[in-house]
Amino acid sequence: MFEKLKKAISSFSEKVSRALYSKKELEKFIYELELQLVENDVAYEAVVAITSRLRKLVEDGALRDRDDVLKALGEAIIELFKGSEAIDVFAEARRSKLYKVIFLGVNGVGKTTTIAKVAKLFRDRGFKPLMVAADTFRAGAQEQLKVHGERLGIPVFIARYGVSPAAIAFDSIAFAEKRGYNVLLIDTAGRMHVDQDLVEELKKIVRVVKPHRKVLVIDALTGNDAVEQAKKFNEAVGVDAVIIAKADACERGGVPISIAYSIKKPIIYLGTGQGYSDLEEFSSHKYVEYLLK
Ligand SMILES: Nc1nc2c(ncn2[C@@H]2O[C@H](COP(=O)(O)OP(=O)(O)OP(=O)(O)O)[C@@H](O)[C@H]2O)c(=O)[nH]1
Ligand SMILES: [Mg+2]
Repeated sequence: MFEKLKKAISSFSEKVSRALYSKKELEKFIYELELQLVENDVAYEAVVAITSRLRKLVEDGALRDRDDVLKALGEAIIELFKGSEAIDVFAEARRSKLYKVIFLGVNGVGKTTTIAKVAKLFRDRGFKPLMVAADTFRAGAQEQLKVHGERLGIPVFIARYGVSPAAIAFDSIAFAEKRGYNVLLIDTAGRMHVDQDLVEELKKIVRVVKPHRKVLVIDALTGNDAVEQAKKFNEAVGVDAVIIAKADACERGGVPISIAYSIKKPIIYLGTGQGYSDLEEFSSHKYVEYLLK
């Protein structure tokens, strides 16, 4: 996971520790780091935020050894995650009678799989989750969620094809309330964030459901388009939290930084495989520690 970014950072710190007394050399390595960060999916503005901080420290003569450099780099990255409070979905769910979460994202990013993983987390913590197949756009989408539900022993709310997603989502609320479910996890069609009709439909679902949280699922392999997706969904309906799926298959590794920096929303989990338990809690401190190690 994220090997390339990790390697770029370790190579930077190696070179820097040999060049600490030459500002000119340091500048050269910071420039090389810049290129490496961009190449590994760190959005350009975020790169500039990181390296301008390093440059200032170089200017001030504040970097004396390799540890200083690594510490400064780590702090500069962590800084980019600031501006959005982490959310504790379980605490929130405990406080509400029916905790409603809607999952958004472009097609194929891993929404349906992620919902199954999240449903399992809630179930394992003693909640009674219901998954809702509000994806009537793609053939087979409802069945896919149903298969996950059967494997996990977690029920799935399904409707006839042709029923609008907003109507399905709306009906699922009454159903859940009547049957004593306390967590509602709603799957939506993988819409292209550029398709205006689908965006309108998404807005409608959100209006009808009034979810407690809107979770955006991003594919770690998307690269720079991930930022575009995050911004578009955030503008359209507002994103509360992000889950980055397929982190296990991602070598580059800068997407968490780019997303956090561009929309200032917390990343709550990383998807780390295709199994139902392959969901890892995300923390910026853990992420940076991993990258710098
Ligand atoms: N390696 C890996 N694969 C994943 C992960 N999450 C999802 N996948 C795979 O990604 C593929 C697409 O996942 P889906 O859950 O169907 O994605 P989706 O966003 O619901 O897709 P649409 O409904 O078509 O929009 C599947 O083959 C999943 O097994 C992950 O964290 N790691
Ligand atoms: Mg799906």
